[in-house]
Amino acid sequence: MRRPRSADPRWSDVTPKSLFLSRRAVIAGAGAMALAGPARAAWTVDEPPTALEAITSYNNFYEFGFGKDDPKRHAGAMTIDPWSIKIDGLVDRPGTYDLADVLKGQAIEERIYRFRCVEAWSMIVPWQGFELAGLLKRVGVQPGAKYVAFESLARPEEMPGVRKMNLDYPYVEGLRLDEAMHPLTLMATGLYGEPMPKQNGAPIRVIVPWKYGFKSIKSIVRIRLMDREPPTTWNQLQPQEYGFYANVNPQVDHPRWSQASERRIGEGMFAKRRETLMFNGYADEVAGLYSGMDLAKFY
Ligand SMILES: Nc1nc2c(c(=O)[nH]1)N[C@H]1C(S)=C(S)[C@@H](COP(=O)(O)O)O[C@H]1N2
Ligand SMILES: [Mo]
Repeated sequence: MRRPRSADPRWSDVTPKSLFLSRRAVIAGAGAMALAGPARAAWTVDEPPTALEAITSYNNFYEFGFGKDDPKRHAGAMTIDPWSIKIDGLVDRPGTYDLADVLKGQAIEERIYRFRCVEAWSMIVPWQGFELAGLLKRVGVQPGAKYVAFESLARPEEMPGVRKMNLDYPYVEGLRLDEAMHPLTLMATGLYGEPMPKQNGAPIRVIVPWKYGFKSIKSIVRIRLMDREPPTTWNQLQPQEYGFYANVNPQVDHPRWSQASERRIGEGMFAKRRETLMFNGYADEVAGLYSGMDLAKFY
């Protein structure tokens, strides 16, 4: 079995999945319960997680190159300590916060989410993290704020894709404030019980499980509260193909391919495809955010 070149062996590499799952059950049933509250159905998935090996070796992180194996090959060079996040714009307490301060007081929970890339592959990931809402409340969102803008690290010395400027960096993304405050929206700091692998966006990234993967921006260095919709990397590059909302929607095809079904990574190219679910299966939780909106227009 291969394992990430840049990382030491992890207990999840050497622990059979059944043990991993029973450990999770223990976490859910015991101490973490008091911190995190009862597990909600939307916060777990009735399917086994995708293998760690697949989650960490088939990535999109264009700062390290366009190839799916480029992040695993090159992300080891990214320095993640020290790490700080600038939080500014329409907030009461703007500043540049050390990651440790950002994490302080946030209860880290496990969330097993479906994750669906716009390229029509998907995976099931046991993330660890805390709700973005908790962080935004702590810095104090001002009344005029309507959107949240995020920015990734762009460090040419450590990132071959940034050196080549294969996209316009830094990578930027954004959410409407109500999307950002939704309890499903996670600031993820790890997966499979280990600190976030670099190729998956160490040390901290957003996970928005009802949206296509490109909204889930990695290695975040800035969060800005704004009164208008912020520019986003993929929307700026190809506005007809990638909208600001990017909600998973099997009824609205990408101009160049269908979004009706998906391939689960780690299962091989020939495994049966799965039907893609509206809002990636999170419709009960999030459909209300978009009531009255034409989702073919606001794609
Ligand atoms: N900074 C940054 N964030 C990013 C990307 C990227 O290229 N750069 N790719 C996005 C895309 S297209 C996807 S599908 C997911 C992939 O996350 P994963 O590698 O953890 O599966 O990250 C998203 N976040
Ligand atoms: Mo993606």
